[in-house]
Amino acid sequence: MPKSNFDCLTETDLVIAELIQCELQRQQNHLELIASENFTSPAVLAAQGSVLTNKYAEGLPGKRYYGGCEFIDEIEQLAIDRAKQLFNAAYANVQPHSGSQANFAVFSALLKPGDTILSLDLSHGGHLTHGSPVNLSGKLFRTIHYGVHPETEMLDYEQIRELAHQYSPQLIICGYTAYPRQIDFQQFRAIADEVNAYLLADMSHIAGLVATGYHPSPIPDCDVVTTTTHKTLRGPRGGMILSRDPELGKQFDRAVFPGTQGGPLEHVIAGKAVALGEALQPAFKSYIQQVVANAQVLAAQLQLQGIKIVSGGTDNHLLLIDLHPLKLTGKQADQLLGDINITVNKNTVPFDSQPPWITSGIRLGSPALTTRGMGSVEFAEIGKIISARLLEPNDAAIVKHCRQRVAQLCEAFPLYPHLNQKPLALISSAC
Ligand code: DSN
Repeated sequence: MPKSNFDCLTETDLVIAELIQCELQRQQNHLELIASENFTSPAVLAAQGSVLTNKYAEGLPGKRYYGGCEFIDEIEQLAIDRAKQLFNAAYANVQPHSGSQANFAVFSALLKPGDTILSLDLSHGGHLTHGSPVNLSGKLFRTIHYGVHPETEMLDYEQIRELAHQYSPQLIICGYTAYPRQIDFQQFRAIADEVNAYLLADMSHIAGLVATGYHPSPIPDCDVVTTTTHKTLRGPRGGMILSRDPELGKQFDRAVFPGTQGGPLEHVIAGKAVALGEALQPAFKSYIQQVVANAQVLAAQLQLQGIKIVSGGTDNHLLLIDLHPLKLTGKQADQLLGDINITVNKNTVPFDSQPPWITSGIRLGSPALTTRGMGSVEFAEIGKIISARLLEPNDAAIVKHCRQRVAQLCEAFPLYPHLNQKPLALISSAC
């Protein structure tokens, strides 16, 4: 009987096989609320765990530096075509290994060292690669940050406009990692035009919403759009660059290879092609509709229980709890919820009083549990569980009850049931 790849792994390296099984069980037995995570489909997993990992293919489809790329070319071209179709873009490069790599390729195409970037402050929801001083982007380029408004906790376009006029950036970045509200790309375009700056949207978080019309598209208004493929888009871990402008696209192609990357990861690109094909199906639109509805239900339920939500709610797939009123840090809340098998990440909130490794907030997102099939009823229940745990952190009876409720939800919405294998020899001791 033919062996599965996993059977082969078990025979060759039992330790790694067991740890993968442990991780599968962790994913199955916890409520995953990290806003940037999702559960990709078995089809994507199959493409990624394939023989494509063996192939070098520097270059682009039809223009490679290595022989034997005839099938790789078809796969990568399909990924490009599907990306262009899904986002109505004139240009796509599917080779960036990650969102950070996509951003760096764009920077290297459009900027020279010492140029000025205008982007959202990391602690207000921006990203490390948008010019943070601890990231190479902040060392190579002068970065000016805009923030959210202290009262509304939403983008303040007048402040952005003023900063743009004051500092004349070469590049303005919109698109964030922890911003729960809709982004007005047209306003950004107007500001960028006033100061003759390029406009980059990093839509990594909201790509799935953009693909399905649940967030306005940045493609028509921005010179270039970067994204990851594994968040709301639900594909394999990776990045992409998109643009309305194929001429500018040629610069991005050169910036990816040979500018900042070597051989593309064709097994991941195959996974991207599969995920993009899935995202073109009507079912994906229903999924994203539910993602947005679930985030809103969760925010409303938490507010009902007296918990403060940054900006008072959400328009997308994520929300931020401001823990200041509860006198908890993000680090503590992360641990309290981890203790009842709910996985979140600590996150700064605007005007945070704590450093980034402590924080005063946690970020919650609905994409992963919506993939498991959970809907409004379950997200209301999750809101009650989280509130109970955070409002009474020292109550042992609540801990026990919360764990039971989490276990019931996980059991009712199985994850990757086809991957369940017989427990391995050491599994109980390893997990
Ligand atoms: N680490 C990602 C996130 O969690 O949003 C951003 O790169």
